[in-house]
Amino acid sequence: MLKFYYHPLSPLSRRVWIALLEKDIPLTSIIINLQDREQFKPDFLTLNPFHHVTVIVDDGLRVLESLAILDYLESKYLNKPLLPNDSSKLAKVRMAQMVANNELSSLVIPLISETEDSPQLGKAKRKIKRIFKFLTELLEDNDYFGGDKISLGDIVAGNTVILTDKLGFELSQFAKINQWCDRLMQRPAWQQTQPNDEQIAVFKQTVQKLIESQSKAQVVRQVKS
Ligand SMILES: N[C@@H](CCC(=O)N[C@@H](CS)C(=O)NCC(=O)O)C(=O)O
Repeated sequence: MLKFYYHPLSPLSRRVWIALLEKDIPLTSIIINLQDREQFKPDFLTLNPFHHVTVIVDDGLRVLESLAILDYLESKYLNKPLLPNDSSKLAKVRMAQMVANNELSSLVIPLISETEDSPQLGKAKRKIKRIFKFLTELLEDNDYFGGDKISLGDIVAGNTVILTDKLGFELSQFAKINQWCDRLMQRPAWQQTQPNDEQIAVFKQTVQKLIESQSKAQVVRQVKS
């Protein structure tokens, strides 16, 4: 059975976790406790020399890097596809996925670490608004980025967008994105994986501690959502 090494508070683990559940892939899950620095234990370092979750091991194949894992799962497990065949739908799904990964994810850090009056927070919020406007246009009047079916674009973008909402970004200004998040949250895979308020508080404390002990640039790399 597929082995899933993860931490439930890691946003990058959650995107893989959601895909595994959406595709109904049987798995054995193994929590790597990041607070206890289990990612530095020799056994885990043989799986991921860069000491990050997520890792999967499937049929003897080790895969790391969340986006590589998502692509692997999609091409291996053909039931419940999470990528459309149509080229324009595929382009939209990939744009949602990549914009969330490359533009939005690092903005989680200032949402946690900056005070209300800090210029960095203002800058981050302006960029988030630009991204949400782009995602609104990309969604058009569809239920999901690829049309009427959930896709990897919805999983990667939705997981990060919902996190920004939980971290205090006022999502209600973006009605279509808000409705799309509500639609995602009606799905069992999302209800099972999204953190509650208590877990969000723990996540924020963990990120704050990391920020205190490391430079912000390193934290952005490690706690991308
Ligand atoms: N690019 C990697 C990054 C993974 C990553 O940074 N994971 C974080 C949790 S969100 C982690 O394991 N941090 C602990 C560490 O690096 O020591 C991916 O997409 O899987």
